[in-house]
Amino acid sequence: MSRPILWGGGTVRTLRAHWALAEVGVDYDARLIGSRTGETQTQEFLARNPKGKIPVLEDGELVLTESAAIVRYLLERYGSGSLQSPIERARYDEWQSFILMELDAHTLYVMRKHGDLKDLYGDAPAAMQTASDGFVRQVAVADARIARSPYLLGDSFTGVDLLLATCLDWAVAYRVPITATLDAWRRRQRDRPAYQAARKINFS
Ligand SMILES: N[C@@H](CCC(=O)N[C@@H](CS)C(=O)NCC(=O)O)C(=O)O
Repeated sequence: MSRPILWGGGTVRTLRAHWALAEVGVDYDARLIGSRTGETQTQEFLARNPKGKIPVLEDGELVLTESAAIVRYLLERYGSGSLQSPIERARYDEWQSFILMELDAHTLYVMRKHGDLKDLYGDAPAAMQTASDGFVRQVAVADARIARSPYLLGDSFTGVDLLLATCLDWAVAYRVPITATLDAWRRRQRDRPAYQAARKINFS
C-alpha cells in the first residue's frame, strides 16, 4: 500500500496530525499547504476536502478530515494501545468533546478570530478577555485530573493528551495564564521525541 499523505502545515491543528504520525512511526508524505494562502481552495485540494480546511489525511482509500478524527484513527490503526472497553471509549469521547469545544472552539478560536484575524472578524477586546477567562475556568478540570494522574485517561498517553497539549501550547502562545501543574505537564509532552519531530515538519 502507498504511504499516507498528510495535507497541511503551520498550525496547531495540523501539528496534531503530524504528531500522531510521528507517535506511530509511520512514513508519510507531507504536503505542507498553508492556512489562508489560497492553497486550501484549489480544485485539487477541494476534491479531497470540500470544507477547504487542513489537516487532511489520505491513507489508501480513506480520506479523513478533522484533526481529532485523524489523531484517533492513526493511533488506533497503527499504534500499540487502542481503547478497549466502552467505558474507556466513553471517557475518551468525553475529554475529546471537552477539548474541542470548550478549549479549542469556544475560547482559543474566539481569540484567534478577534486577535490575529480581527481584520476579518472585527476588533472585540471584551470577547478576547471573556474567551481568555473562559479558557482558564474550563481548563481547571484538566488541571485537577493531571494533578492526580499522569495522563487524562490514566497511565498511558492517548490522543486526548495530544489534543490537550496542543491547546495548552496555543494558550501559552496567546499569553493565557496556565497553572504551574499544567505548564509542567505541557512541557513533558513537548519532550516526547514525536512532538519534536512533528514540530520540525509542521513549522518548517
Ligand atoms: N475542526 C477542524 C478545523 C480545521 C481548520 O479550521 N483549519 C484551518 C487552519 S487551523 C483552515 O484550514 N482554514 C482554512 C484556510 O485557512 O484556508 C480540525 O480540527 O481539523
